[in-house]
Amino acid sequence: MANRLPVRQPERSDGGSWPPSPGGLVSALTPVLRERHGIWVGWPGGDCDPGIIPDTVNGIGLRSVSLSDSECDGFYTGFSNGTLWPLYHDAIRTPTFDRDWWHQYREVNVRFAEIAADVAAPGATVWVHDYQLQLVPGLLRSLRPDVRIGFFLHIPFPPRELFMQLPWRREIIEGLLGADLIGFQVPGAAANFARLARQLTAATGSDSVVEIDSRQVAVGAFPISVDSRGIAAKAAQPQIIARAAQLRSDLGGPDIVFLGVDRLDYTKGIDRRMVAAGKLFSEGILRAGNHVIVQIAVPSRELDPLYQEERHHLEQLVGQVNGQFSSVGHPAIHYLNQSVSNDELIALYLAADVMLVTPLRDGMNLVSKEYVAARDGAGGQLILSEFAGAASELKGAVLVNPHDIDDITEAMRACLTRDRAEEMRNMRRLNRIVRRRDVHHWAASYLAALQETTSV
Ligand code: ADQ
Repeated sequence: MANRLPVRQPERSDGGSWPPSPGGLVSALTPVLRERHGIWVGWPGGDCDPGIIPDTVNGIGLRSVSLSDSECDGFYTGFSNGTLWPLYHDAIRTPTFDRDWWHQYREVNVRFAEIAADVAAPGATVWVHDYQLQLVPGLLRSLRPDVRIGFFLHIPFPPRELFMQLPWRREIIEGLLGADLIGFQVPGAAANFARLARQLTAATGSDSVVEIDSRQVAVGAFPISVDSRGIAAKAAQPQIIARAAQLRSDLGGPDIVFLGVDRLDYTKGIDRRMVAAGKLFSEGILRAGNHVIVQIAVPSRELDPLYQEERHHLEQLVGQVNGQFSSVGHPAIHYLNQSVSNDELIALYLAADVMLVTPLRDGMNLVSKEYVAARDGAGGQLILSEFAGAASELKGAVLVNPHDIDDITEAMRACLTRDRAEEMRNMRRLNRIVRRRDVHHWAASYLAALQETTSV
């Protein structure tokens, strides 16, 4: 169960096939679900007619959950993205607490739980994903005590000091405690949760097994990853290699290409990167023509005023840097506010000498792992925020504090003179990490741990 179904509406609704949504989660879970005759429960998205969704796609069952316009506002745009998202990301923006949004969040979670109770076979395993559905484990357990319930949170889980702001803090913890296994991206998030559970409810136990109502709830870290082999295979295709070379030549054949790829979100720290780049251009350390910044910012949550504000802020920053430091035919920053295809994304990773990943807070950050997976034997440098979950695994990345612009500029400057042999060694080491722990390993290890839980 996830907020969204794993398919996109086809271009033509008159019988065209339904393509899978891009991304590692869908490619990791599709084979698992197919093998187990599983069903994916989710919302098809605002502009999709739920009446035309097929029962099965790629061998997995689909069950869609409809949301009215008002539920979409209250549950999705409101409570999920206006309350939980900022609160769970260090309150980088002030979360809004609105009782009507909360009621709609609860109602939609009830609907998801009822549908799961309806479709799950006796003794089935139900895996619930992410912050939009935190009440589902508790609701489902009361409807179907026979099923095994797993929950995985893709975003950070905040420390007590922040979580306690939430007026419905106890209800959220109780909802999660309905699961047999609660998975987080990093151990710190798991520990935050276990402590809050002991504080806000009658739960006892340790940071890895919480006991409540004579049940045991396992809690742990399961860092998500990418389809490393699939990405490496694509990056080795001649047409992708040719496209990467073409991209470098279209950029004017610079010495160094810096790349950023993110959803346009205020948590991703894109603005810090632009400010850092501006500083280096102004000091003459970077020069348009020799050095290029490429920033892809995929449009996201576009109706939300905070996201509109962030977009304007970025456009202004990029305009300022380009206005001052570009020369004719050689912009300092190439900024694309658009989604790019998977092939183009991998070609961009191949074309980039330095990847800039500077979120202010991120559950994991798959872009950093995708870059590493695409650079099999190709060298390259990864500048990574210490506040991304990926930082604890990717030993060999250049870690920066994204709140400290000088730290980012220092890391970028160091990339200009790094020893090539050391860079190759380093990237090989990173590549091994991402290959060993790919998204298939993630799904298999989570499901194995869920199978070992004892409460069913
Ligand atoms: P996101 O916040 O969306 O995910 P991330 O992990 O980086 O962040 O995943 C983004 C995905 O979108 C990547 O697979 C990337 O390739 C793709 N993407 C980004 N920009 C794109 C563009 N311009 N065009 C096409 N594709 C683009 C949430 C959490 C993360 C966590 C993931 C998975 O916020 O912390 O890592 O879930 O659990």
